[in-house]
Parts: sequence; structure tokens; C-alpha cells
Amino acid sequence: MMYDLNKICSSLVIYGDFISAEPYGSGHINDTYRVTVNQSGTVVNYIFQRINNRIFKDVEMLMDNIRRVTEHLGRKIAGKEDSSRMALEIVPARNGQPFLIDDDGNYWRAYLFIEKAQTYDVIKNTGQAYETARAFGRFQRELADMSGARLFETIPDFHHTPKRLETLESAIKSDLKGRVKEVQPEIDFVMKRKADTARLIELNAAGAIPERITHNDTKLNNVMIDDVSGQGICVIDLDTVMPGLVHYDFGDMVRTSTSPALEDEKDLSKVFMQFDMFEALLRGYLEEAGAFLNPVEREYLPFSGKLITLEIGIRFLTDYLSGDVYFKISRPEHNLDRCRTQFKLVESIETQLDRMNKLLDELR
Ligand code: ADP
Ligand code: GN1
Ligand code: MG
Repeated sequence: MMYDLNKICSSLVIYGDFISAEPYGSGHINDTYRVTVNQSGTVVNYIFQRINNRIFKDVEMLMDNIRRVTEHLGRKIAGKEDSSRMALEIVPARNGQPFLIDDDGNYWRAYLFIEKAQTYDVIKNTGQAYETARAFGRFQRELADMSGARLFETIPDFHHTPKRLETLESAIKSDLKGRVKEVQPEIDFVMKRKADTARLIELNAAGAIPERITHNDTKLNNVMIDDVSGQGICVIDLDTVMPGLVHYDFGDMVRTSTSPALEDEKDLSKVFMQFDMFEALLRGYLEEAGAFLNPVEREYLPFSGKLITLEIGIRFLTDYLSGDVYFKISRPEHNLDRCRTQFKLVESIETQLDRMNKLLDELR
């Protein structure tokens, strides 16, 4: 083990004896561990995370966001049955802080471990899509009345698609790794769709769609699905909860919960949008969030699936051209494979967009 998790454990408000720790989950940014502790004879698990402070420049402000968000959600569910499995709960350090810095300057946080629930990297059935959308829709609704200052932007312009495109254009110009020659079809794919990238940003600037508190990373594997009920019980991975447009959340659900293939699938024939999954997402999301959306926000939900999938594809391509400095990779062309699945999915969404919009009209 690279880190002394036993020592970190003893600096947190965790009672009992450290037993073991193992790497956990499949996130691309932080390092996650499941840590097991013996508490007076009962084995108890925790989640420990080393926060990527190369990407998140101000961990103190990030953790202040998460503390505010989890406390707000916690107040809403206080007293309900199973409330400690319905919102993340930070385990503080013994000095009272919601995180700690180890001797090597690594930032750590811990959460109660949500037992008897799983995350999924690939959608299994429409029930999961419906439950995922309900969980993220409810999350937005519950945060709508959070008081206090505007949440800190943990990564500025995180979903500013035109700026993501500009970053790709500079990566193409620099061509640091000499990879541009391999990816001309992918570059052409993006450039053909340049006009789409500014649409939501422009609608927001024009006052047609409002800023709200959004999650901004609504991957399927950022919601815990209960083993018994199949319900989406808890939204996790709160690093990017900050001001945003509802489309960032709905779009990323379409990106991650409609295709039957993994994000890094090499066989592109397996990557496409399953309409029934989209339908389940839309129904679930509208059930929880429909009441607060304005008509323009609602109208752009189907389009957001295409835009956010294109945007994340642009980010994977940029990282490939820049030498894989952002997303964790486990093979040389990993980011390029990920980019290709995104673009294949964009094409599939494009061919179904009319039908998606029609469904939205029918649900009125
Ligand atoms: P990343 O930012 O790297 O994606 P996440 O916060 O999403 O990290 O955590 C990675 C994985 O760890 C999740 O997909 C989930 O399976 C698991 N996980 C995270 N938090 C908890 C928790 N509180 N209880 C149980 N499992 C968790
Ligand atoms: C990253 O941390 P994780 O794996 O949930 C990324 C998201 C991307 C996603 C692509 C902070 O999410 O924006 O959409 O990978 N998170 C950050 O799978 O950049
Ligand atoms: Mg995650």
C-alpha cells in the first residue's frame, strides 16, 4: 500500500482498530479505498479518499461545499428510516476539520460506508435508469433551497463547452505527443458540431435558462442502488456540486445510462443509445424535477444528452493529445478509446433526437 491508511484512520473520528484497506471503485480522478475497522468486535467499513489536489486546486473550499451540501441533505432526511444510507456523511478528523493532510501533503477525507448498495458502470435495465434519474432529480430539488453564499466553483468553467473546445484546439496546435495525425477523423467530427457547443451557454447568458445547484458529474456510477429495493438511495461523488445548468446533469445521465457498453469499449458496434433507457431517464427525472423546470430548460433536455456526450468526448480527446495528464488511464490509447465511444454515442443520439423530442412533448 502506498499510503499509511492505518495512521490516517487514527487521525479521524473513528473508534476501534484498523484491520485492512483495499482500492475501491472505478473513478477517474480520486483514489478511493474501502477501509475496514474492528469496533468492539463488529467489523465496520468506511470510504477513504485521497482527493486529487492537482485537479481540485482549493480542497478546503471544496470540502466546505461538501460539508454544506451533506448537512443540508442530512437535515431533510433526519429521523427517516435508514437516513444514514440516504446522504453521504463525512467522518471528520479529530481536529474537527472535514479532511486532513498527511505528512506527504496528501488530502484525505472519509465517509460512512453505505452498505447493501452498489454502483454500476453499465446500465442493466430500465428500472436502474429510472431510479438513477429520480435520485439525481431529487438531489437537485433538495438543494434548491440551500441557504448561504453561492457554492464555490471547484473547477471553473467545468461544463463551459466552448472553452472545452478552445482547449482542444490549443492541444491540436501544440500537438505535444505527435498524436494529431492519428485522430483527424475525431477532430473533424468535433469541428462539424462546433455550432452546437455554445447553445446552452448562450441561453443561460440570455436569461432563458437559470443557474441552479447541480451535481455536474451524474455518471451512473455516482449513484448507489439499493441491493434489495433497487432504488437509487444515495447520490455520491460530490466534488463538482456547484452552480450549473440542469442540462449538465441530465446530459451526463444520458451519456452514462443509455448505452449497453462500457465507457472504454473498443468494439464500437456495441455503443449506442437505447431509446427505452432514455425514456426511463426522462420519466424519472421529470417526476422529481419537472415541477421546477422552466419551459426552455425542459425543451433542451434531449439536446443536453448529445451536448454533454460531445463535451466529455472532447475532453478525452484533449487529454489524449496532451499526453494523458488528467484522466487515469490503464492502457496507452485509453483516452482515445473513451473519446471514440463518446462520439459513436453522439451519432446514435443524433439519429434519435426527433423521437426524443417527441417523447418529451407527449409527457407534457
Ligand atoms: P471518483 O471521484 O473517483 O469517481 P467516487 O466518490 O465516485 O470517486 O467513489 C468511487 C466509488 O467508490 C463509487 O463509484 C462507489 O462504488 C464507491 N463509494 C464511494 N462512496 C461510497 C460510500 N460512501 N459508500 C459505499 N461506497 C462508496
Ligand atoms: C470524471 O471522477 P469521475 O470518474 O466520477 C470527471 C467527469 C467526467 C468523467 C468521465 C472532476 O468523473 O467530469 O465526466 O470522469 N470528473 C472530473 O467518465 O473531471
Ligand atoms: Mg465517481
